[in-house]
Amino acid sequence: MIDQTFPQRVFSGIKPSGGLTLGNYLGAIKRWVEMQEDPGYETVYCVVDMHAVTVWQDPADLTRATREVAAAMIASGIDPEKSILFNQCRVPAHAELGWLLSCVARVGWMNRMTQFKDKAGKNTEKVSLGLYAYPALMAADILAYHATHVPVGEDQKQHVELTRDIASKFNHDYGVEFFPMTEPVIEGPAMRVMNLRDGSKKMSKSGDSDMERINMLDDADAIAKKFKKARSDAEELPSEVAGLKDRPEAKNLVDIYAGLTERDTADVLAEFGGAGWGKFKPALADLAVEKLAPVSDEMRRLLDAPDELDAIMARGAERAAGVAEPILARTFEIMGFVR
Ligand code: AQP
Repeated sequence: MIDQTFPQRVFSGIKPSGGLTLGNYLGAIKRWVEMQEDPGYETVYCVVDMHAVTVWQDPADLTRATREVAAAMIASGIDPEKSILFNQCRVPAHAELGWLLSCVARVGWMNRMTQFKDKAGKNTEKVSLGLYAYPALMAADILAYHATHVPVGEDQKQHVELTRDIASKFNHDYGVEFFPMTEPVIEGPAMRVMNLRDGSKKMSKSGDSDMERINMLDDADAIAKKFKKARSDAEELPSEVAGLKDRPEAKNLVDIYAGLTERDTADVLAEFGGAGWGKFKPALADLAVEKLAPVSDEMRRLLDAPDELDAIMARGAERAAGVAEPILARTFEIMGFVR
């Protein structure tokens, strides 16, 4: 039995767990803007504040970071008229569906989530229960909108696959075709931007040192300094992509250049092959400043008007609830709840 037809709907979110990085920009936000402009999709973008508190957040920092993420989205081209833009805690359907889906998800599935292992490290007994369970909330974020596509960086692929497993088990257990099989959209040369000091780790908002990441609000001097000090290697740039094999730091810097210029890595190497880091790093820094400065200027302007940002998120939340509440209500009904 087909229980629902699915329009092409995009959902994605960012945690306000610190200042946004170039990884969030290239791996997520840039793609979101492209999908917003595609008339084939309805786009829903969320500041996933309830995910942020899976690790300790100082309340004032959470407030500031929530507005910063919204400002970054708008400054990068997310138009709150074209897309639904809101913060998660304003739409209770996320938490309610999150609970229902955590009763569908299996503990064994959660045990396989690599991000939990990375974040908890050896400390699995002391981290919050929320950090362990959050992939079920993420599944609810996506499925509350019957989202068909989720543009994410490569680090989130496993969570979208888990969402499909949860949707499939729900549909099977209740004998319905209610939740869609959501597709991750992971494209472009910079789908996994790496830490500037260690090419084996991804660039994160909450990494230990500020020198390992480019923040979207960094000024030109900070960007130049961070790329200058970024780890590279003793060799010059190769002319072909194969020459980046086993050179993670070199590959990362070239991929960032490609992501910022929307070219592919081979094309960048055709231009810079044979050049040394003394030439490439300043060119990369200049490019990053050129691309990020207009976005960060607009972010600062928006952050000076927090009431306006809050009003935009509140309006977006009303529209979001209009989509999510009927889907949640039908989920309760399918499961046999008396409401
Ligand atoms: N380094 C990255 N490269 C490419 N994409 C990335 N994303 C994050 N880092 C990179 C993408 O940004 C979106 C939002 O991610 P998030 O901030 O909600 O969660 P995260 O992936 O856990 O990000 P961080 O920066 O690592 O946060 P902290 O340090 O607080 O845990 C996602 O689409 C993600 O793929």
